[in-house]
Amino acid sequence: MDRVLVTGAAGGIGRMIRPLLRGVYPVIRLSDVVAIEPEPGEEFMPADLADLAAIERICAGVDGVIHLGASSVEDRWEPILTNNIVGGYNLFEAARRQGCQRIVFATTNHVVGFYRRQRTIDHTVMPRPDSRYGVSKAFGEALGRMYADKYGLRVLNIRIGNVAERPADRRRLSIWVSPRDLVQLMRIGLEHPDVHFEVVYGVSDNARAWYDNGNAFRLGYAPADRAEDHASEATEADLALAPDPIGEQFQGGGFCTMEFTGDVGRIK
Ligand code: 15L
Repeated sequence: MDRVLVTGAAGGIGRMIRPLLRGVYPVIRLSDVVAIEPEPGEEFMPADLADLAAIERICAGVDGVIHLGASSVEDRWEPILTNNIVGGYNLFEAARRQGCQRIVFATTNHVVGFYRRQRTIDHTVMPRPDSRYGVSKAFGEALGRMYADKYGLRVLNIRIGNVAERPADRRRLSIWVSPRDLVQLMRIGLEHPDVHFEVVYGVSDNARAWYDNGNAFRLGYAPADRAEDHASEATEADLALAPDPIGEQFQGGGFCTMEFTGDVGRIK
């Protein structure tokens, strides 16, 4: 890998992973609609995901992509459609046209957010999106499958829980991932010789995880951080949160509660 492209590099995850990627690959190409001041070993190319020609330009000469650019929470349909559906298509198509071999797709726990918290799910479960955002990421995972099977791109989907220095609350004790563990997974996607199309969960070594992350471990993932080390602060943080009787039943939390109508008992 000589040159790795990071889309959405000005966003929250982009800012956390930049210092950890610097020096790992000779050139990190950062892209976003928002201007970024590159550090040594980085270059910046602005682009709008909705503009296929611009996305082709940023994919030129790139060996691998970490695709973070997207609407990253629930929103109205229009931005989700533009940024995640059209933008996702443009990214995979531009990568294919430019001969870029590897895509690490930042997907989300909200693809499977309507699984109940009593369930432990692995990478093979059916999608159960909890939001338009979750649906758009399920679309992105399906796009990756097609580009892997039809065109031979190598795709790693990381269903990210919540990236932060520490788990923010009790729910995050199950889904938290530290920036360095996330970068370890990203590097597996860019470098592991056996990746064709894989789904892994982007979580640290969390005793309360709702995921069987065996597929990530099979690919060599060895998380360095443990949510449980922060259990008391995270549990205490819940005291400040409003009760959420619907969200508390499901892995996706508050994303499930938004716009929810009817009987929650229909969700088994
Ligand atoms: C996500 O997918 C979001 O990008 C992030 O902001 C958090 O809301 C996270 O999920 C979560 O579920 O906590």
